[in-house]
Amino acid sequence: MSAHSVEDIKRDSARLRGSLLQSLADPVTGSLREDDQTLIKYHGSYQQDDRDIREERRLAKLEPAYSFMIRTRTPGGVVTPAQWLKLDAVATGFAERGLRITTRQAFQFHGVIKTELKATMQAINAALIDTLAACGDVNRNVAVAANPHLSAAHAAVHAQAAALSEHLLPNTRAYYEIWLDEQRVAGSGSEDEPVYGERYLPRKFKIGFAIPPFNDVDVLAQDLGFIAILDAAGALTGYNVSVGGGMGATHGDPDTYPRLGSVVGFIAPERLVATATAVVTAQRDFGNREVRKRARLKYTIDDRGLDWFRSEVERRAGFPLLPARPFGFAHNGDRFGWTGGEDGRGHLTLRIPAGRIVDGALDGRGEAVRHLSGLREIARLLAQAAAPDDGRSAELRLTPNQNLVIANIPAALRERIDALTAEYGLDGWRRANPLRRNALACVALPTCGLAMAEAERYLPEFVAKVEELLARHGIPGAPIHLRLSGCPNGCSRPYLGEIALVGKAPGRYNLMLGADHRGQRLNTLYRENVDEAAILGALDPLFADYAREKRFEEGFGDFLVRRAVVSIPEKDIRKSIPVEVVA
Ligand code: SRM
Ligand code: SF4
Repeated sequence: MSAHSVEDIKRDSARLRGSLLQSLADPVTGSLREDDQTLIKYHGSYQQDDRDIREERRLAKLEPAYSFMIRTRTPGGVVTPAQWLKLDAVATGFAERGLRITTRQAFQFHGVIKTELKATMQAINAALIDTLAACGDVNRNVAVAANPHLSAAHAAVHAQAAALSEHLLPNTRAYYEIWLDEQRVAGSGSEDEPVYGERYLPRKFKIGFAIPPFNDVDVLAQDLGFIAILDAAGALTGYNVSVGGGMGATHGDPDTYPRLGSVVGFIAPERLVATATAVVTAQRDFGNREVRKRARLKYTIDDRGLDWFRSEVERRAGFPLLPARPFGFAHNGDRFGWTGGEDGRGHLTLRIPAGRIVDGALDGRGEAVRHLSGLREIARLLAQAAAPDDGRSAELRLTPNQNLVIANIPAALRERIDALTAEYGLDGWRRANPLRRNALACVALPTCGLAMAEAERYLPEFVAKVEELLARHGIPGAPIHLRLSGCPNGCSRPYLGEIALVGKAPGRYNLMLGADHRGQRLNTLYRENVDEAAILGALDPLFADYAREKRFEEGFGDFLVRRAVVSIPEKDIRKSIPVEVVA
């Protein structure tokens, strides 16, 4: 990191401009100036290098193989078929490794070289999708429950989430000047940042919306979570508000830890923006700007107290938070296959392993699948379909579990879509057991500069080994939630996995056990810094015991807690208020 602190870089950046234009124009290197590497994050991009060939390049006295990751801002992960086709063209024209669905319902493009960065940004914007504030110390992509089967309520929640995402965008025109050639005109429009101020937030900030009983967004892992409360007729009455969730930690540093959000009250839908603004500005003013590792909202709350924080939010918002309403979550995974909406439309959820949409990847049977081509064909079909009378056109929806929903499909198109998914190997969800369907892995190597171990690339091999073990104990269909992260930052939300591997070093992980499958209980460390053999060796007797002793429909995490194999501190559990639901 630069000697110049991140706080100074933000303040001195002329509203996120820095010297990005000069850095981009420099033909001598594939990298940006150091401060600009920080600033480009706010524009939705990270400078990276290919870590697989870092050493080889060093020995050859070459600079690292620099390239850029670009992340979209796609609130709730919704795109039209026409937008999908444009993003597909960006992936094939400018990036490596296809389209990547992230755990926050965004797309990532990896491997874009500096000289093509601007053209890539322009191509993404030509699809009417931007990348502004997808990274950096600002509000990130707003995550929203993906499954649209509750059409009316879901649409209402999604619309509010998208509006909130717009409200929390920085006002700077830097993005439009640098990437889209907008002319800078003195006095044209205000670049004041009433929400962010000149130094933006102390750290990244994340918002998610859940619609119980589904918790696919892991709403309690968000800095700010909104839990939709529906009435008996299924209409939206408001939201429970949760604050202070977060996953990131640093190995060996007890001052850092994953934390579940605390539910602090209920608000009516029309108070959403005021509440969110109050939470964000309280964090802006009280978050730790000295120590970045302690700068997330969860630490602000733990340092100053939840009651203090609630009062501060109420003071800023100008109204009290009402008592939280009853809610309960059934699970935090996706529901695969077709579901029917209230309006007669169908929604098909497909499994995309680790969110990576490419041609040539191997499926569970070792056969090459063509997911990129298949989804191109499906998007073409949907783009050509006649617009429906009710305006509910087909959409592609990214899920926070890195999967994809082909949504709002009229009955007449279902058969054709089924045929295409089968032809291109997109129907893997039909054959995959629940372990494979639900498994998540972060990107990790070779692009992530923070990875300590493999995750995405290791997932298929590791899942196969765990499947083998489960089969040996006669429970191949056990619905266990498995999550892999290449380091403790927790991008696959590993601390909410019933089984999780958190990278420590090449080939070595911390084995975490004991979360529920609802996103309401964190897991805990079971074995530290172990290799694959030790991990499988530790799981073997636990699976044997689980196969013998589990109660009807008891999850693996719940079983381990009941049998006291792991003990989870009360602070890492959030009970439903009161447990209401759920099937
Ligand atoms: Fe993340 C940093 C990838 C979701 C916690 N994350 C990174 C970086 C940018 C590495 C870096 O800083 O150099 C990774 C880029 C890898 C690459 O090559 O693409 C990266 N994070 C991802 C994605 C792509 C993982 C995925 O496999 O899908 C997800 C993109 C989400 C998006 O679309 O915006 C992603 N990251 C998350 C989540 C999950 C979530 O938000 O629901 C978390 C845990 C929740 C949280 O924030 O607490 C998460 N990422 C982090 C952290 C730890 C933050 C902390 O509080 O300590 C870092 C490191 C940092 O910020 O310093 C990080
Ligand atoms: Fe990289 Fe760590 Fe995030 Fe994985 S968890 S993508 S290794 S920062």
